[in-house]
Amino acid sequence: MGRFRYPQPPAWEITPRPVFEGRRRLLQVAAALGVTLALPRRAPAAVGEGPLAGVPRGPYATDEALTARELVTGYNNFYEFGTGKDDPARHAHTLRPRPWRVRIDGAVRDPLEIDVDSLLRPAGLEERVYRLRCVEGWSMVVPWIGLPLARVLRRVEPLGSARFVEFTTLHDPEQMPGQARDVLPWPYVEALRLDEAMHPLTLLAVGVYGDLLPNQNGAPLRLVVPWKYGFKSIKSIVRIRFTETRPRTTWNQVAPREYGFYANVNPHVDHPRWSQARERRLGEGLFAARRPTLMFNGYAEQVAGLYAGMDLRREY
Ligand SMILES: Nc1nc2c(c(=O)[nH]1)N[C@H]1C(S)=C(S)[C@@H](COP(=O)(O)O)O[C@H]1N2
Ligand SMILES: [Mo]
Repeated sequence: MGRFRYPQPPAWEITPRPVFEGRRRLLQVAAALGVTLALPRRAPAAVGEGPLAGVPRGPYATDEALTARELVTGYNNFYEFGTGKDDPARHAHTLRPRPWRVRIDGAVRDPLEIDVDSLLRPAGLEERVYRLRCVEGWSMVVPWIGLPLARVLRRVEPLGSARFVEFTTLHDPEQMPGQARDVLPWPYVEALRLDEAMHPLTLLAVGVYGDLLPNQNGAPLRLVVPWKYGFKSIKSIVRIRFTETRPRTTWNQVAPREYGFYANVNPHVDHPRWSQARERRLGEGLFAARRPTLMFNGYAEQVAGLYAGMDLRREY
């Protein structure tokens, strides 16, 4: 695991960013999470100047240059706020990410309904710098902040019969105006096999670039599964449910030939309408050479074993 090469700090990282309305709220939430701003910074620590900037850096970080914050928070897929890449940043202010309750239930001994900040407080947040590869053929490098999903899942004591974990986004057309249009069946649902959900790479993210997640990135709580296409990384989660049978998932249900349940990043299995062999790294310019896409998005060493014996051309 190499050291980071951070890109040249942009101007807004050096001069304090404009104080915005939610700033005080951010600090309150950071306090609720037990993040102390005065903490002596353990190096290396999360990038940025926000309330989560001091959290320690976790494992599995790529040493590729980070994608600029303005792209990570300004070029998004979040159909609950529209289908354009700039729609989420322009429209997601109607989402109210706190207070926010999350239900964790299904095939578990000890179901839980809990406030998002209480869920996170005892956990110990860390920064994870991961590649994110969208099925559409673009990618980013993102400094997420969160905790391994496994730590939360173990709290509810899954039953031996549990084989999958399903995640559901908030369904509230008032807060998410895109849900008034039937571009997708709402609410957005995703799922993982239990071993994928428990894998140490799988992250429940609450922040990015040293700040709490902006609404457009899936505040207050979203999944990050870095070896799978981005659509598996579901945003603004209100429910986590253990199941014995494979749940229906949104994109798989809409177009099963195009979006498999597994959705593992795989340069050898093309989307029916385009090649997946290469990708455009956002920020490198429209005319930069497209990068070769890596098997499991570069995380094969960690996750290939989960799929031993499977025909990845059939189970895509
Ligand atoms: N609820 C919900 N989650 C979602 C989406 C969405 O439309 N709705 N889009 C997905 C897709 S296609 C991608 S590529 C990632 C994008 O995450 P980002 O905008 O934080 O980069 O979110 C995923 N999670
Ligand atoms: Mo995506």
